[in-house]
Amino acid sequence: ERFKPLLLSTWNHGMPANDRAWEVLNRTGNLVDAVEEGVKVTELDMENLSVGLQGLPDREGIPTLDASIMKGDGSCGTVAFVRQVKHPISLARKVMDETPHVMLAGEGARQFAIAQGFPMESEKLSPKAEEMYQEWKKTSQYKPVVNIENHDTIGMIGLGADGKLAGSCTTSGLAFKMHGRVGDSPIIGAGLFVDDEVGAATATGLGESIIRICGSFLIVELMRQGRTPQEACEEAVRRLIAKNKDIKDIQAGFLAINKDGEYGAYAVHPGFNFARHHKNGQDLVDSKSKF
Ligand code: SD4
Repeated sequence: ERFKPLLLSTWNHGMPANDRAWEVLNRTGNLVDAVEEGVKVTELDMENLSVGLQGLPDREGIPTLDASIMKGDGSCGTVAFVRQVKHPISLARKVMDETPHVMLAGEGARQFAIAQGFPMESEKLSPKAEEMYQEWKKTSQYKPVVNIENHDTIGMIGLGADGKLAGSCTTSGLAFKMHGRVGDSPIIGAGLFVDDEVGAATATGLGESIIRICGSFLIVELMRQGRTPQEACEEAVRRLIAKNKDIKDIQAGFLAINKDGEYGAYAVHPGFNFARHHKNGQDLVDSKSKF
């Protein structure tokens, strides 16, 4: 099965994000705008507890955000551990387009946002996030749990009609993480990697497990050596399982597209799904998994 153009996004919330991205792509033909605008929908979704400022906070009760955007020509921009910004993906885009750098973090990223005219938002938690934070504080135990709300970062990868690729990834990271913790999503090659010569990949799940194997870069390099997107995702999961202890508690999932419009997905555990949008419309697909 091959599709061009093609958009893939992680999890159910990928559906409205893809709808928006598809509309932007059709109207403008600009794939980078499409993947930015698409995930902005998720950044504003009040129901989502792991993307945007309404996501679950760190253990100090502060929401801190990570995001990345990349084009297949090697251009990329990312922000990590940024506060008070409603659209970290747009800030990552500014890092890509307006600075000589790839990554800005923390207070420097926030200062850059102010300089670029981004409004500073309140850090008051949403009622749902506040309730869950208060509940968590009773025991203050951090243990990743497979497929609960703290595993639904949005990663989006797309292939345009012209054969060019782009991707985006944005998250509030793991719920109740240590202050300053950065996941895979803003690390180029971990949460996202795009190369017009080969294809694109993105990741969701426990960031530490994904960083450890350079997951998205690994998948693109495996495709470069001739694996299909599906085979590449499966090999990345095999590698991730080999390099992480307590795998029963770790969920991670990968999506990949190659430049011919073939695609694949694979996860450690059942429950990972993704939204797929192409000329015949959009659907939600359950990923296969190792266990
Ligand atoms: C992280 N990968 O910060 C993110 C969290 C995630 O789906 O993907 N949730 O580790």
